[in-house]
Amino acid sequence: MSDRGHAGYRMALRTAGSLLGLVLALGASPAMLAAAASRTVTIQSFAFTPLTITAGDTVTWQNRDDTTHTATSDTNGFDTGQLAPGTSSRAIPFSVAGTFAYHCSIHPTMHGSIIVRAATAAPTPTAPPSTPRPTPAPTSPPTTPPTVPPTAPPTPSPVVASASSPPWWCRRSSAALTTRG
Ligand SMILES: [Cu+2]
Repeated sequence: MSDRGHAGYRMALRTAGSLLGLVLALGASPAMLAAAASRTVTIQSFAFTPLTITAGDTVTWQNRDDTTHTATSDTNGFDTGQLAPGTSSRAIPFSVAGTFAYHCSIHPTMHGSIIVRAATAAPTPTAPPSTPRPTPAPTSPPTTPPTVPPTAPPTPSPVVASASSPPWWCRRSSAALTTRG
């Protein structure tokens, strides 16, 4: 029972490790990111999905409607030809940056465009900025909370001997005196 638990833990560790490796591999290869990609425009409900690509990428049109469509350049740059329902076009390369408008030659109301962004060069290491670090603004001195004057300890009220009743010894002696007298 405990063996199984260990195996599961080990497997989880291995999965985490391979995932980490994959992430590292993706992050460590900018060449892979710069490689040409195959992109897809979906034709559905008599509409083309908008698409922005990078110069060098290829575009494939996929017709998901129940009727035939085309993706025909407004400026005769490209034409997929007729795409029967459920079929895809050949991959059409876009090597120049710009916006390429197109339409469906069967349904003139259908319009789309492919936005091609210039391929970005591999990032070159830039020199650290020469501007000096901003000096921190002087901070105002901390305001000290007002000190509360110490409260005087309560003065014990003086014990006032009651003047009306004489002390016990006085009472006693006076009583003795009266009885004896
Ligand atoms: Cu169409």
